Amino acid sequence: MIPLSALIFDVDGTLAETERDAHRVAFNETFAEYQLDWYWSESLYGDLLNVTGGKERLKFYVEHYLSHLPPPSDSFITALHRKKTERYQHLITHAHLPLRPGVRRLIEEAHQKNLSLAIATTTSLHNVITLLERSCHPIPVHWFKVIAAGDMVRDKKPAPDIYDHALKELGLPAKECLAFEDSQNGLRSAMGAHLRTIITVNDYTQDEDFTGALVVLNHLGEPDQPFTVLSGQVGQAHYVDVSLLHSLHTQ
Ligand code: XBP
Ligand code: MG
Repeated sequence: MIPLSALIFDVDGTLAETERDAHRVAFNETFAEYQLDWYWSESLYGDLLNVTGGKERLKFYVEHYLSHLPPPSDSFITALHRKKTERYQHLITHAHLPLRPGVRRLIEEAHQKNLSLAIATTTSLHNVITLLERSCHPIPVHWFKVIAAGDMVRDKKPAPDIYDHALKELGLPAKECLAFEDSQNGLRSAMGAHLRTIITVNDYTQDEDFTGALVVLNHLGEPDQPFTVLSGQVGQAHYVDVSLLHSLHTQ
């Protein structure tokens, strides 16, 4: 029997709802600081989320929504994104974004049961570490054996590179791991690395196509806050714990 050895988590939208009230706000604050009359509404941001990576998203926005402007230079995009990252750091340091339901409980149980924990995300390492320190506290960052983030790989999600990188660093084959994602781009990335994947949707991703996921839930659930199953088989379970992960792993 193939053991379940590690859990690999996406960050934005999976560990915490960071997109609408943190990343999006940080982009808008940056535009205002640069005196650009750009504004990303909640709805526009939902469309822009199809492009993963902040720098890539900025570039796409200028090229596709402001096509009357000359294409932005890489140095301008880099400068804007650096400022956005500063703003984001400030926001998540002071606003304390909660973890999504069940995330803390599952991480603690997995650690206690000697499963390795890892991160595979599009955002930067610094952003992940700040979020883990602020929102996961008192879970220490070092519980995550591997943090695969941002520009550590050439191609961002939906390419499989970041999951391939996480697996390489873990020293494990995909079949011994499970991935946790919230978006179709994330699922495509994980599946491209041959990982079986559990999806917890959010407002931005609930209508996406998650064909190929092991199970699609509204969140991981808590004993007193059951999840809703959107697709897949979970037996009698009403929240995700390590025992359910073992049974999903052997499906
Ligand atoms: C989500 C993303 C990120 C963030 C912005 O990544 O697409 O681009 O929106 O982060 P994931 P940066 O769900 O894989 O964590 O601006 O730092 O790139
Ligand atoms: Mg995500």
